[in-house]
Amino acid sequence: MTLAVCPGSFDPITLGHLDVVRRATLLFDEVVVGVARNASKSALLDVDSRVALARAACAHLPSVRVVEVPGLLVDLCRELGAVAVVKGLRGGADYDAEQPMALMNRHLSGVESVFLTADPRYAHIASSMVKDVARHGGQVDDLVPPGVADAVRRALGVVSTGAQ
Ligand code: COD
Repeated sequence: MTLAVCPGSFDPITLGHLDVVRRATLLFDEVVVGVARNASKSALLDVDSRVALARAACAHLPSVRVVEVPGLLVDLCRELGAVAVVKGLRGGADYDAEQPMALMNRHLSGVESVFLTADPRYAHIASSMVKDVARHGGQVDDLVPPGVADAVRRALGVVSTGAQ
């Protein structure tokens, strides 16, 4: 049995994240989506909401479960016996952000990171942009799994304008 962890802030989970998780299920027997805190970002949604939205989004993927990452990612990987961390790369900026994390995680625990190139259909989607577009009344429903856009709007205190 091979198990991989797909970690992220998932604030909120997007169709881009979900595509990476789905593709990870084709490579590993079990995939654990780890909802973590990124110390350099302040989250809109609390961790319980992020976990709940990720669970609902992944409900159709039987080999996937969603957990909170309470501390270091490598500690969760050790506890679960993960053989890899799986992440998505939209471009060079993602690589620049991910490479030091991959090196640190391997330094700390030996765990390898596997990078999946973002699908071009989703490579323009970022959680930060989803929040920014929603904050200004733009339509984000087709960028995120069902239910997520409403949760984001509720957290932002905005109402949907139906604008495209
Ligand atoms: N298509 C494909 N991939 C995407 C897309 C998209 N549209 N959008 C995002 N991704 C990828 C990102 O590149 C990233 O690989 C992953 O999805 C998650 O993205 P985010 O933005 O939700 O999450 P991040 O980058 O904030 O996650 C950082 C972590 C929370 C994983 C990191 O801070 C962490 O591991 N924290 C736990 C504490 C820890 O161990 N710290 C030490 C780290 S060395």
